[in-house]
Amino acid sequence: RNRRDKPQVLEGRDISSLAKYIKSTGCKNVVLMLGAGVSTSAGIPDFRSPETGLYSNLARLNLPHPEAVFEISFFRKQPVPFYTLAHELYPGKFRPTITHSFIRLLAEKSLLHTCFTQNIDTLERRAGVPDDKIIEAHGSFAGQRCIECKQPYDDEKMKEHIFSMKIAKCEHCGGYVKPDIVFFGEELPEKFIRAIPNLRSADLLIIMGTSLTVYPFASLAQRVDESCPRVLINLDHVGDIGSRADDIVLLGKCDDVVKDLCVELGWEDELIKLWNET
Ligand code: CNA
Repeated sequence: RNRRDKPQVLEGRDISSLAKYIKSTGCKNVVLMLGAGVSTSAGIPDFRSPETGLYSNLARLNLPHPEAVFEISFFRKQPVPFYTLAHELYPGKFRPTITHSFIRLLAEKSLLHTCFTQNIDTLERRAGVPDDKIIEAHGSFAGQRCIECKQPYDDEKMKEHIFSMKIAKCEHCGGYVKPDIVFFGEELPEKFIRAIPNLRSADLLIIMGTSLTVYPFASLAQRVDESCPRVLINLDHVGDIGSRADDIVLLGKCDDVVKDLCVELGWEDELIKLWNET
C-alpha cells in the first residue's frame, strides 16, 4: 500500500488533532503497545517507577540484583522470589482500568487491529478485548510447564501452589514448574513473532504506560511506516517518540489522557458505561 496516497496529515500534535484523525476515514487500523503503566491504577505496581515500582520493592526478596527474579538460572536455584511475585500479580485479584475499557471500545468501533502487550496480568482480556486482537509478548499465567523437561502442568494445581506459596514440581522429572511468562534470555512466543508484520498495516500507533526499555518489544515502535502517526501516553517521555513529524506526546496518567481523548471523540458516555459493566 502506498501511504503517500493517503489524504490525511495530522493538523497538530495535540489531543483534538488526534481525535479528528481517529474519526477520519484514513484511520482504520489502530495498533497498540502497552506496558505496566496501564495497570498501575488497578493496583498492580509497575517495574521501574521509583518508590512504588516492583524493582525498588524486591529488596526484601534478597535478590543479587532485581532482574534475577526473571532469570532462569536464578529460578533454578531459588524459585521462591518469583513465586512471591507471581502470588502478588496473579490474575483475578484486579479490576481492569478505564484505559483497558478504552481498548475494548476501540475494538467495538472496529478500529483495533492489534493490541501488543508486555503485561502478564491479562486485564485486556478481562476488560473484554477480543482474544484474537491481543498479543501477549511476554507470555501470561494462562499456562505453565516444567523448566527442565517442558512438560505442561495442570492449571488448577498451579493456582493452588501460587496461592499457598508452595513451589510446584514436575510430576515427571521433579523440575520446578514456571508459568509461561517470558524470562530474560528466553524466546518470545511464536504468536508475537508472527504478529510483528501487523505493524505495517497500522494507520495509528498508540504506546501507553511503558518505559520502552525492554527489547525486542520496544523496537516495535520503529516498525510502523514513517507516515503512521505515533502517540505516546505516559507519565514521562520515553523512547524516540516526538522525533517524527506525526508523533504526538501526551504526558500524564493514561486513564486521564484516555478520558480526555474520549471527550474529544464524543465517546465519553460509552467509555464510562463499558467500564462500569466490567
Ligand atoms: P516499566 O519499565 O515499569 O515502565 C512503566 C512505565 O509506565 C514508566 O515509564 C512509567 O512512568 C509509566 N507509568 C506508570 N504509571 C502510569 C500511569 N498511570 N499512566 C501513564 N504512565 C504510567 O514497565 P514496562 O511495561 O515498560 O516494562 C516491561 C516489563 C514490565 C514487562 O516485561 C512486563 O511483563 C512487566 N510488568 C508487567 C506488569 C503487569 O502485567 N501489570 C506489572 C509489572 C511489570
